[in-house]
Amino acid sequence: MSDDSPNTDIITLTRHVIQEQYRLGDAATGDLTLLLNAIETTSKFIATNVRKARLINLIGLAGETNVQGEEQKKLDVLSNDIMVNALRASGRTAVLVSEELDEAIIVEDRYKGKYCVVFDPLDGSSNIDAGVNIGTIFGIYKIKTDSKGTLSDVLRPGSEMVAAGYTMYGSSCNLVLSTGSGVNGYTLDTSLGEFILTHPGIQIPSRGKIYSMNEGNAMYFYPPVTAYLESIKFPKSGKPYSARYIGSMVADVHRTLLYGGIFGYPDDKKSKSGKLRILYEAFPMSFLTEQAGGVATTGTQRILDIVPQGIHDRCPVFLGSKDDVNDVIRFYKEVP
Ligand code: AHM
Ligand code: MG
Repeated sequence: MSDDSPNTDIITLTRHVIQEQYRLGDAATGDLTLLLNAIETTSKFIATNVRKARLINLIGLAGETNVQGEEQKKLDVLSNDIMVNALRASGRTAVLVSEELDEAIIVEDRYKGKYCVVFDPLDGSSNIDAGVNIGTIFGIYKIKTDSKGTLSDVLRPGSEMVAAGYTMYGSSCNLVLSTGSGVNGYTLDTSLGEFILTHPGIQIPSRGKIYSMNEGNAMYFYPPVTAYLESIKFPKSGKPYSARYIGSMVADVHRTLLYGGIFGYPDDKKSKSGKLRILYEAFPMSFLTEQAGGVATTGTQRILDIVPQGIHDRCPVFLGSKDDVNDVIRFYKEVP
């Protein structure tokens, strides 16, 4: 066969997840595989709607306000409905937490399974109307032994998640996933309708050259953040870092995972706990970052050690290359 023959042994997301489960000796029930399959399907469905949003009049406001007082976009509402319906119907979930819903959903007995999914159905939605990358973020917990599924099954440290990931709707649709043994990236082949393994074993470089923060908030930043930013923009030796900020966490984290560097959304004088939500933004992205060999901190604490008190709680976030994030931690220790 000539070299340009098509690959006849492609690794789809489902095939890869099944392989992983066998490798981890957890293939007995296949429940996690089925749940991930449901999430994969929602990603394809949301991707389709994102692509045709302009054509089918989904762009614009839905005329409602969500729990954070933000205007919900039509696509946010639609993506939330897609996820809730699919996750409930999978028969594998017990508790669902969505950025778009004030309260957690406790799945009724006839559909109840043993996993809890926390998710932001469409993150970065301020970018929708400009056609900039947006994404879905998700984290998965297994309910505690003997629990029927309550809030206490999700108000747990991120280190107890069994899987986390995101799907980015951009120039290509990429699903990045960790089930606790490394990070893999899959790209949607639209002709096949399948996510294909394209980025196996993602590892963040130990140091990067890019920083990603909304410096429009600089006048509110606390001294350690200001001092850290000075150190990378006016280095004593070498080149200054490049700035890249999309304002879409999925896209900014995706670039950070692949290229290295640091992504940050600190707390400041205006946003006392930062902006990003612990359960369905900070935890899944920190889980992926650590699984890819990086570090994720609030500046003073490992993010995955936080025990959230409420499902929509927020925390400061710095994540990315080990050496870069450790620099930030050092500034927090040294700068009063
Ligand atoms: P959203 O969940 O309402 O979309 O907000 C989360 C987004 C993140 O994707 C992004 O990192 C951040 O908000 C950007 O915030 P800002 O516009 O303040 O820089
Ligand atoms: Mg969001």
